[in-house]
Amino acid sequence: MQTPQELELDQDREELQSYLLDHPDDFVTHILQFNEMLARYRAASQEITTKLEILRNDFNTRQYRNPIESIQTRIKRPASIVGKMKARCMDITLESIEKELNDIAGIRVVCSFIDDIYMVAEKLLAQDDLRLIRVKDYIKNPKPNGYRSYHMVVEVPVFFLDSKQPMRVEIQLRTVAMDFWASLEHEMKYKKQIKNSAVISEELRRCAETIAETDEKMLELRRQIEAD
Ligand code: 0O2
Repeated sequence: MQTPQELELDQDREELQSYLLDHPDDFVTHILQFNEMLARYRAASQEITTKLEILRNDFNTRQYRNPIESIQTRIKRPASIVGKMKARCMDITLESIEKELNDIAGIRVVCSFIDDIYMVAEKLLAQDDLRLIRVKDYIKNPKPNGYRSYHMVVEVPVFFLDSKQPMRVEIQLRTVAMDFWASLEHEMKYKKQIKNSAVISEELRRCAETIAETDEKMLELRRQIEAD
């Protein structure tokens, strides 16, 4: 039986093979520019990660508590970029990819408590070189499947050799428990045939409720401990 990672790689391969068959010259001609584009998003991701690390260290030094458990970055896989553009019936050109996709650079910030998520988001947005493009609050408005996270798309200026460019980065903030849930749910999406998928989805939805109650309770307990 294939692992979820192997299934994901198979899907990538199929996606790229079908694209290459349709656009052989196009892809080869643009591969260098495509790599340059990904390198620019990697730089943008570094800028935001540095800001988050500085906030984490400052908070840790002054409050003796760590609001950020982990920071992970990822650059969207080429096959995933192509897949998303195709799903939206968009032309696959560098211009349209950059215009259409907000999540070529993605940062996931895993926080200890729910209020840490809002605090980190607020402190980041208070920095005057960042521009907020969009917020999706799936904590206050969870998705029907139970998914919870706070998503922001921000624009950060990045200084390259001969230009300064505003680059968009998607930041997902969630608690440890929300992250645990989302990882398992994401794994299910990549499996094509799952027995009892409706039952599992319903169980996952219920787990998401339990996790949300636990996150709330943990925050309440921390506040009681801090008040004493
Ligand atoms: P991957 O593999 O994580 O890159 P947008 O293009 O931003 O306007 P989109 O992509 O629908 O529209 O934005 P949204 O709702 O902010 O979701 C973006 C990302 O959030 C997804 O990326 C997932 O990482 C995560 N996400 C959203 N909904 C769910 C969900 O129901 N379950 C899980 N596990 N993750 C979710 P991608 O592009 O889907 O994939």
